Amino acid sequence: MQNNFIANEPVASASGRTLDVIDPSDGQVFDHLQRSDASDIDSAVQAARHCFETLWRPMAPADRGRLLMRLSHAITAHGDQLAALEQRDCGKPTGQARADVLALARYFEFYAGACDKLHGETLPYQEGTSVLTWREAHGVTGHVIPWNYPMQIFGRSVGGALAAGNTCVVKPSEDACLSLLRVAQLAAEVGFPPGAINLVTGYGHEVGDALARHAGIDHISFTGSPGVGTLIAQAAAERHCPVTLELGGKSPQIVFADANLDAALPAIVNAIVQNAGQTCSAGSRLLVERSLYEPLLERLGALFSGLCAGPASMDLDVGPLIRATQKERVLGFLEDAHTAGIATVAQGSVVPEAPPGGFYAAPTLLRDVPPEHRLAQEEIFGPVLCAMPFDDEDHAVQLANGTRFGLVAGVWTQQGARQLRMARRLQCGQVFINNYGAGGGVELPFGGVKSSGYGREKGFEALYGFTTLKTVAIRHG
Ligand code: TXE
Repeated sequence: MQNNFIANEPVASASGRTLDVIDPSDGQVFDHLQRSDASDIDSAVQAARHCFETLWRPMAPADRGRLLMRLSHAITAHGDQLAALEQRDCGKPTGQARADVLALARYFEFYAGACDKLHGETLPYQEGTSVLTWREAHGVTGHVIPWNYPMQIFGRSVGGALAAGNTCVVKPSEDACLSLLRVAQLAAEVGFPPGAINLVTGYGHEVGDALARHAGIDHISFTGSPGVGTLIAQAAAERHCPVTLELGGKSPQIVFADANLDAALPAIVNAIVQNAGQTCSAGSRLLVERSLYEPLLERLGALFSGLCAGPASMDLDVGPLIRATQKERVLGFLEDAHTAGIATVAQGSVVPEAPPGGFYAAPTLLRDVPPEHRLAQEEIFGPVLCAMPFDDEDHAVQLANGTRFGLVAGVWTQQGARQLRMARRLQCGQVFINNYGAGGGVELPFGGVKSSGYGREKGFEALYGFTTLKTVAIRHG
């Protein structure tokens, strides 16, 4: 049985109700979580506020940085345990679970070094008046975390908020809490003061909603679906609380005829099958210059045919999807493709060892997907790649920008001028030229435009969102 973690203590929910924890590889219940409510959020916010006022705000930034670095080291030291928790809870193949631990440790390392480097400016103004700006923490920040990358999204969101001087109340996804509860314990063990990091588990419409509405929360970071992002932004707007939203995408991978296919092909596959396609920045639309379309689909089809989905512990190309409804969602999109007469180029397999109760979907490559069809417009969040041809640069830009999302884009071309033109014309928050994701570096600011959300996480840029700027003007004439 898992507990909430408030003020460095494991605490049961006030109501005493619990939720099942399900292994996506076999669909079996293997643990239980607290099903918390607004009163548990209230306790966590009080603990975070007390910590902020009495300990965290007065602490020298360099000392905060040392704590973050100690947590980074502890995460690395407990890497096997954290990877095993994440693997069981989320169905991640071993390689992915380990990569997520490395990323989590790296976030805390990066933000440890940033704590004492965030500063304001002195501004030229009138003779006899000095003007300076201070970057001040918001206070208590709220973090609603999804299930696809719990550790990575905790690292980028909570790591940045703590470095900027905030204390945190975290609502992990009801589908994936275990690794984060352990990370919060590790933080306590390495010396984080009680109340700096608090975790309250439960359903989004109960605890997540209570967090978004709580008057003691000074900033909210949300990563999840556009619909819930709207609810959070509306709740926050009621009390003018600032929000950062990361709401996923329908990101294009654009391949020109002069692309280096030996480099492009594995990256194109990885961008859609990584984490079973349950990645906000998944490269889920493949736009190919018409002269290259048939030969590229032929080579890509051969790669897709060889892909295997199966239990996380088998460490195959693709693990299970997170839960039964996510599997239904992905299979529903494939059914729609069938009904619309959209052709499948190739489909991988689900291994025979996969337990029947697990949530598996075979990697699938579809072709000639009409740009206006929901397969090309909505986030499937599964290992399904939708290919379509384009005629020229203008057409590629029109297709790439032709969804309500704008998170990431990948462009494959050798022509330098075209690389920059495309980067300028694409409506999104990150453009990758001749790569996709650039290794996911924590230094790279991340976030979207349009319905992909607003605000930036990752990198030093995130610290501006986790602080507010105060201007001080002093007359000394
Ligand atoms: O997301 P939800 P779901 C997309 C992806 C996926 C779809 C649905 O397309 O197929 O969303 O997934 C909490 N107030 N992404 O239903 O519900 C919830 O408890 C406050 C993209 O799982 O948005 C969880 O912690 N919080 C994405 C978090 O929101 C609420 C990652 C995300 O869950 C809430 C996940 C409420 N009323 C899904 N309702 C990305 N951008 O990476 C739910 N939550």
